[in-house]
Amino acid sequence: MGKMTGPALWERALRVLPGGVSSPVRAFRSVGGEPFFSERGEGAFLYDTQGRRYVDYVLSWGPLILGHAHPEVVEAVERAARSGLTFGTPTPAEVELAELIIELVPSVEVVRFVSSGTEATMSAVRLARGATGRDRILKFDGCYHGHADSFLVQAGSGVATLGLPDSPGIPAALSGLTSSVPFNDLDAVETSLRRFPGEFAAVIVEPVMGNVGLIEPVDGFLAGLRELTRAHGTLLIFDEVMTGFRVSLGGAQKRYGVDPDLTTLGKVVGGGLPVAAFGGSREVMEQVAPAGPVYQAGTLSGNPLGMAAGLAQLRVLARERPYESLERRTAQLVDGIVRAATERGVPISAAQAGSMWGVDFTDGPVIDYAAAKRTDAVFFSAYFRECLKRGVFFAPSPFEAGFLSTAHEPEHIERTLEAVRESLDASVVR
Ligand code: HOZ
Repeated sequence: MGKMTGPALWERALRVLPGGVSSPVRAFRSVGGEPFFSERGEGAFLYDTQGRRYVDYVLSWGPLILGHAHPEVVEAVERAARSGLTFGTPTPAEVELAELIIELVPSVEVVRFVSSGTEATMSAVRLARGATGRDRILKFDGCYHGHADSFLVQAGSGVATLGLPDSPGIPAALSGLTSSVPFNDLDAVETSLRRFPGEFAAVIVEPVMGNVGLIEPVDGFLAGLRELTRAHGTLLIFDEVMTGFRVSLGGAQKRYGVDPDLTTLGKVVGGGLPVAAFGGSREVMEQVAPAGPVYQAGTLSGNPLGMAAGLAQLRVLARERPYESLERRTAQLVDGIVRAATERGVPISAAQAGSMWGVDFTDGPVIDYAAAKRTDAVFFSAYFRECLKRGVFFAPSPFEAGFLSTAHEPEHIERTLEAVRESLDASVVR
């Protein structure tokens, strides 16, 4: 059989996968056209099955902070694979990775490994419910915590992209236990907590919103959450699946100096393999089975290949501490995009936290989901397609964050900005 090219593969994919994909955000639904099929990645670049090359700012939606196929990560996985793919027993690597996470993430004393961010947030909420004996949770409009039933209420990411306020298949009895309020609005949090006194098990938040573009917490918001949750006997969960080891080596909790009770991790922690985790104080984590009664399990949890990839990636990060240079380069990109748009009279609002960033084609400030929804999605689609034509792969939705890796050199960014300027020119309707 000859080599399968993009269009032929897409037809086959549409026949056998819902919408042609294994996860909705990949389908290019809101930007139009067909997604490309990736063949390989190297450093800052992704190569498709048609031989085209893209500077990649999606980076598998966040994990690849060292770029594609970093030699130390690949070698660690190869070495681990030669010793066996999964054992279903404890392994030394999971102890080592847990120790490293605990050393780096300020509030984490004990860790449980799982295989996806959704599993991490779902399990953290179960733990919070078990530990407090309460049922309600509070989240924020536009925050995305994976696709577990309790979270698909006013969610971001693919749910926002496809314009689905929530999802069929979730019993009202369960979604009714989730309240959602605007991000950066402490009054709304307090009002909700007061409305059902003693009923909220947890407040769960992305400390930096990364699923509606990017929105930073305003000064005092995270500290205010910490105070309010303490006062109400409610656990504070930071969903650091995106921000963990990304916005600083110790995540958002280190960057903003606020310690949650529970933390969820994913993406960077797994080095590109399906690894996630939740962790927190010893007291709370010892409620998890078999130390305590809150059940949580997984055949492939702590998988040796995943542990090897995560360890290798975190060790490079801990050794090289590339965060200042990542932040500087990200600023070069974001400032360049803002300048280019402003020069052309295109309304734009941008935000950055470390090497995570986002732009909204709307006048700022964007401090919550309601403001992010004002982004010009039609303009974004045209701009996205023009950038893609010029070999620049941004996330195919205005409701996603962008990422940078250590493999993105200043000259890649310069070339990207050239493509951005041309793409803006091509997208502006005169
Ligand atoms: N978790 C990411 C949301 N921004 C994208 C991954 C996905 O949903 O496929």
